[in-house]
Amino acid sequence: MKTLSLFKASVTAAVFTALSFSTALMAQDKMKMMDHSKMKMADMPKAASVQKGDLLLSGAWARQSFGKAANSAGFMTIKNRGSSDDLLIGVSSTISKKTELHTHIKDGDVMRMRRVEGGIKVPKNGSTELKPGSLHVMFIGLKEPLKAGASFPLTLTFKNAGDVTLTMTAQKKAMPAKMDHGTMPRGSN
Ligand SMILES: [Cu+2]
Repeated sequence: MKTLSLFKASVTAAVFTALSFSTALMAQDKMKMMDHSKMKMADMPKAASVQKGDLLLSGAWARQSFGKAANSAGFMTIKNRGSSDDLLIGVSSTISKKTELHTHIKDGDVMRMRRVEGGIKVPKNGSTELKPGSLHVMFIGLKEPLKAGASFPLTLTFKNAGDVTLTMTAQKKAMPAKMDHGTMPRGSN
């Protein structure tokens, strides 16, 4: 019984993933992304997933803050089932003084965080992943420490789909060494 439902779940996930990505070019990093989201689909609490128009936001989580750190970051997968691209143009929350869209860029041999200008594209029939070391929601100036298990609303504004509010839950996940919000040593990416 358990084996059967597990089998069903993995078949469903595989078919779903195959359909979603069949029209996309499968670059090496996209293959990795696919495995990642398949894994998340099984583990994902329902509350962390929201649908609005053509968009499905899932796997949302924020990193708990460590010590007296005043910043944190949030992540999720945004899937676009529609036939036109959408653009994530803004984020807002009440847990921090500022909430911004960030990415990491390579500056010589190090990775640096930078605010995203012009929005984050969510391609038609595709998906965009906000993940550690890459695109992320940045909470700057936390009003209080973000403890593991704490939940809070985050509103994302899309050019086409409009505002989408979802529940972020803080998780205790180790910060990749010097990766999230600082420099990254050569070769670690
Ligand atoms: Cu950041």
